[in-house]
Amino acid sequence: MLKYADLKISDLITLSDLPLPSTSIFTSTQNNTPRLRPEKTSWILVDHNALQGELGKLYSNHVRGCIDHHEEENSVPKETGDEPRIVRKSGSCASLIVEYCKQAWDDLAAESASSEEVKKWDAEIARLALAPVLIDTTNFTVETRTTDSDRDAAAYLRARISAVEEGFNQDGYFDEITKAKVNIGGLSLKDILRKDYKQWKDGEKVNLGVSCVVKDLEFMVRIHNVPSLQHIVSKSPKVRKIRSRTVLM
Ligand SMILES: [Mn+2]
Repeated sequence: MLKYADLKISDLITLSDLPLPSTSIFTSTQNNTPRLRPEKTSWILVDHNALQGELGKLYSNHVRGCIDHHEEENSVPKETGDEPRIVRKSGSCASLIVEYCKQAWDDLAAESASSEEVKKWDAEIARLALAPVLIDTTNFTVETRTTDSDRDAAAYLRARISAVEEGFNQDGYFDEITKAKVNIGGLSLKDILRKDYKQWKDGEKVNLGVSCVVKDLEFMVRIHNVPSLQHIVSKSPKVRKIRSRTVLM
């Protein structure tokens, strides 16, 4: 997917790039405070609406807005001023982002309507944004998961893609990204478990963790040549402190 927008994996910022106290090389040795000082940050949550875990402890008072399609957790302040505060059901969170950005995007595009190069960039971003909409709605085949926001967003994005690419084939694109999604052979087992991992607190003490994996247990054990999945899960540092863990396949 990234290749369509001329992006590399290294262009992405992930949690492991953030200077948190637990990653000791980033911690100031004097007082164990995070180098990324909370008061210097402001956060817009996307695809979740409560900052969890270590990030939550440090930065939840600095959340300034959110765009999300999960249940409302009443964690983001109700008043967010100029920042978005959108929590609404939709198949894909990306659809809500497209909806929110549409006007600004149209205005920007109008300013450079004659530039072929800008049209090409717009189409690249549209392709990138369309991928999660297709994945989350299984290419619009799962009715119960699809809303008007998803259909509208996809139509809008398709128009941007078609502006430079005649005969854009959505089904073909869906097949391609689905293949990429299940192609996890090159990842270590630890990364597979981290890839779609969510952890949260139930009450004060109980930490729950869920890894979602796109392959079955047999694949995981065979490819990675380990005695059992249990063996690896218990060693994975990220999930060590949890009371209950689940792996969905
Ligand atoms: Mn989501």
